[in-house]
Amino acid sequence: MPKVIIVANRLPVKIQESEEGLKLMPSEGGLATGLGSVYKQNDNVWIGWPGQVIAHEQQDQVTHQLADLSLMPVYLTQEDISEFYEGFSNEVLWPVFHYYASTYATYNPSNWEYYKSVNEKFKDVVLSIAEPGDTIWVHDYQLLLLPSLIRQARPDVSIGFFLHIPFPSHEMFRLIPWRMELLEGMLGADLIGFHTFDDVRHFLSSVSRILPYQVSSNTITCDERLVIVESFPMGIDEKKYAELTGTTEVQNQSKQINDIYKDNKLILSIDRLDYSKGILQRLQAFELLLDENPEYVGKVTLYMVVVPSRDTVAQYAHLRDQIDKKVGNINARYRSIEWTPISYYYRSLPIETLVALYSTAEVCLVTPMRDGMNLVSKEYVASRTRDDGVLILSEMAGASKELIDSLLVNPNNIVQVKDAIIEALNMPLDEQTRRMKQMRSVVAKFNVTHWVALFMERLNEVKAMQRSMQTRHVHSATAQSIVNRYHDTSKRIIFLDYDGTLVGFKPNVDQARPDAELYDILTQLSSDPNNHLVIISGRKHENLGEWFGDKNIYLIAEHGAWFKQQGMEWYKTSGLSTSWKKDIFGVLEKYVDRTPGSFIEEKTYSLAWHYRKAERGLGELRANELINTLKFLATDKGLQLLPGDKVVEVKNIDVNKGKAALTLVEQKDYDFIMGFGDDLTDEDLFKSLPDKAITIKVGTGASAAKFYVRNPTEVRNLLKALTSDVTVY
Ligand code: GDG
Repeated sequence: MPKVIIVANRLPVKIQESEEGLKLMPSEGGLATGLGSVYKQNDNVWIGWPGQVIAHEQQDQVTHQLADLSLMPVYLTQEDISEFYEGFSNEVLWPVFHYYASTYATYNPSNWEYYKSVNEKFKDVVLSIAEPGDTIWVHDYQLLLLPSLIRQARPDVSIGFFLHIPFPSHEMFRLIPWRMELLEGMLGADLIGFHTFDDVRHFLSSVSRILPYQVSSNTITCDERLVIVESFPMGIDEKKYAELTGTTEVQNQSKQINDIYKDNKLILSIDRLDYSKGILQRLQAFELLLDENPEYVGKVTLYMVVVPSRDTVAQYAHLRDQIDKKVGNINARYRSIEWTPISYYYRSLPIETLVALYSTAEVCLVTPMRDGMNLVSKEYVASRTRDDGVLILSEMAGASKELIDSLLVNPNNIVQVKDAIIEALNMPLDEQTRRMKQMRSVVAKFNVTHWVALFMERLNEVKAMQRSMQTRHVHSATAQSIVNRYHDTSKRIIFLDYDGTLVGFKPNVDQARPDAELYDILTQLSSDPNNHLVIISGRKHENLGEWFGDKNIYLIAEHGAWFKQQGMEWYKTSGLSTSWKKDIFGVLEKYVDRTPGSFIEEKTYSLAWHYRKAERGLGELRANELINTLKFLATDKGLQLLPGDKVVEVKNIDVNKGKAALTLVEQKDYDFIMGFGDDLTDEDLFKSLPDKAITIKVGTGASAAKFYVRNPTEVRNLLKALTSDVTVY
């Protein structure tokens, strides 16, 4: 039975020394909780480093114990940890991806060698159990090379990759000496997920600038394989936090906190020790508040928890010293006998204490300089079961895209942060409630279970799409058999789409006029009395008429709304239904709500969703989503989807290239039927032509066509080969 393999740098486990040897305790972080539903089932497994160096003689025992928890270890040496993890992961990838390249990144070639070799170690463990048909989900920046290492050895498995930290702009990413290898490594996956659309955009931009792959919308064509890139904002197990607030343990702790800080409002700040979290800048903003607004002295307390992390790395140890100094300084300046401005803790707290703080603090101050998502902000919201409290959130956290009812701030603007604190402290309860309710519903809906389900479902869809792409490239042997069939037949009909098929896409209409070579090819083909040549296009009939009206070619314009037989006038299809419009309008309106700048255009037989004024990139991504959403509805209602230039059009099926082509095919007993096209409008043609037809898509990608060619030049070569004695293909 196919299985799912989760691979992350760390296993969700804590190891403790005990008298009987090493004791393993499951550690349920957000990721482990979310993925619990996956790795604990059937033969599924989670592969990762157990969190400490395990002596050789203890490894068998640990492996055995881990197997009981559906976990599988990758053992690392001390050198691996200092070079791969501390060196490359945390001194190259972490700073560059968080826009701290110039301050903190060091590009040490030896670290890179270890990064490669540790990724190989992970690969070896994965390959020891991976079988055809398995799904492998790789996590985070420590394992960027792993997807392609697995792909090379097992081309048939399904691989997903998710990055938990931001993906930087190309200007940052390109600083890394090994940028090509890193991108190639990630592209071994079938589906690549990020927290936000900005990360998706940055990744696609880096791929298109650094690697020679075609990037269109959210799809990258790597040789013959399609890789899909999308955003999947990670959620939390919100019920756990809400339920914990009701436990006696948490309520007792909340009461204690309330008793201690009874005359004070609490501003809560919780982070791992990291320069990306903006801890020093937050302290500056708090200091500014006390400096400029003495009315708050003695009235507010900043409750600051910094969780020890990576403090063996020099930069982190230095940051810790700076925080100590700054806190000491502020406390020394403002402390009184009965009041201390900052209650500072440098330690990890039990989750009950964390939730007691979340549910008690009037304000939560989350101001990272960069953060992939930031789960603390979501946990605060989930713990506010009374729907009060105010979240101040950095625009630079991925969570800011979802928690839009927080007070959003630029963490570099300490004046703005200080003002937001004042606003939060004085916010009327009804406004707090209005905002918190909204945020709680977002956190509840997009929780970690939803995140896992969405990613896995999409990965399955991507794989199914790749499998359904049974089309084959027309190489010379196939071309020759098509030519042979052409010569063996005498009643032929050939359908040719125009833009993207006979000519490449051009920035403006005039440049897409037919050239001399094209006229030559079409004349050759149409001069054979055994051939019926048809141009079938979405272009206006005036356009086709001007270019081909006097040729011996049958013309079908506007996707099948207009027809012109050789030597005759144009005529139009009439009397079509429009009753489907109401339902589709509702779907399109949702996309208008989610895509600022987009709008709906209503036509007699169609509805069009335009996104030319939407943010670049976002429009394309939403267009793909819209097409996927409408796919089933449209089939149900007998409609046709037409993606165009910055527009997605939904038309009555009666206006359809397939239907238009069939009216011709059925008129005669053709023994050679061939159709060429490049986009979704041509899929109807491919689907409606009889089984014996030779259907050819221009470009890779999912298609109902039997074959594909790469570009219009290959189309022209094949057409030339049909009428030529010499092999020109
Ligand atoms: C990376 C990305 C992304 C904190 N202190 C204590 C404690 N915590 C828990 C929190 C929260 C987690 O640690 C921190 O998660 P964040 O998301 O805030 O930050 P990173 O650790 O940097 O995580 C980040 C995340 O991956 C997921 O994709 O959101 O952007 O940087 O869950 O509750 N837990 C306990 N005691 C503490 O003292 N028990």
